[in-house]
Amino acid sequence: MAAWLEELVGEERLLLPGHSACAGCVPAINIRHVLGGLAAAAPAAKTVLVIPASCWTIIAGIWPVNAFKVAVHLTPFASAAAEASAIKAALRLRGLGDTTNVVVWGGDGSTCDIGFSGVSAAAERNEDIIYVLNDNEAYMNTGVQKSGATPEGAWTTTTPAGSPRAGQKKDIARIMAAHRIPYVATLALGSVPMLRDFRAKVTRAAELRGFRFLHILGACPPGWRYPTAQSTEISRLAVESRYFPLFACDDGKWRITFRPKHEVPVREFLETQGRFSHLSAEEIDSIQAHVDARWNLLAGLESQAEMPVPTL
Ligand SMILES: Cc1ncc(C[n+]2csc(CCOP(=O)(O)OP(=O)(O)O)c2C)c(N)n1
Repeated sequence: MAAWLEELVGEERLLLPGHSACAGCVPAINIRHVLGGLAAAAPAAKTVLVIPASCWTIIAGIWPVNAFKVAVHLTPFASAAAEASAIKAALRLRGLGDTTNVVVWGGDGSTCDIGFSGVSAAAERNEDIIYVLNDNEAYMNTGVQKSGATPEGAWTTTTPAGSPRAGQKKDIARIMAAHRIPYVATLALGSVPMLRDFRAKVTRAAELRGFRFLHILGACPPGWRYPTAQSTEISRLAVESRYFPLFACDDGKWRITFRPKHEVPVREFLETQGRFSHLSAEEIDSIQAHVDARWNLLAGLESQAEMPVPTL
């Protein structure tokens, strides 16, 4: 086994076993690698997690029980980014600003919809926090309602088959990059090379100061309607089909960080999940056309001159 992988196996787990995430919950693996990556990047630093209402307010546990080995601060949707900014300011006043990562772990409903104004305002102020969008593509904790990050055609309880989601998934990574923040990246865990890409992006976020935005895909067996054992395979197909491209915008420079070796039609990703099982061949072709268009747009951004962002 490669040395870097061996190190990960021995790494201290900061999400403790016995938490209450569903079987097959990909965000439970993702958060392990965010916290582990931050700890590895700066072993002396501590992390404060700020969690708006979501599956994760439940998974974190009811006080005084805590599933994490880091401090956790639970917030309403709308104020997560503002509370994280305030926590960072308070830590700075106490001389702990440089040794504490303040990390928001927000769902897509929270980040893309209900709490978006606060996220945008914190980004515009270039607050020194890491904002993680834990994207499971719907309001899952309350029973799979459509969010701004729900993909076109997907079944949810508020967009049942026959009454499909109108419009397309909000391109939140590009919206955040348009705030000209130091770092925006997309991450997903579906294979060893993707794990490497994931950890490199967490390390990069740890090195930088200012508002850093990590958009992480989190497959959800009950919400996406697939058997729990398929979580990793589905995450891999999401990236390899370019449904969820892996890229970064680092100091204004765009780069696609993972180029699939083989062409995988988006149909192969869609057909793994019950939420897409009602789609017709024409609807799948239309989704493919949108996937291709977005990939070409990202490739175009890659060849653009960089637009460095102001430093703090
Ligand atoms: C203002 C407000 N509206 C509704 C709720 C009920 N609520 C709690 S968690 C949740 C779902 C959050 O969805 P998302 O942000 O996507 O996170 P996920 O549950 O998918 O992890 C909702 C609607 C709430 N807590 N506060």
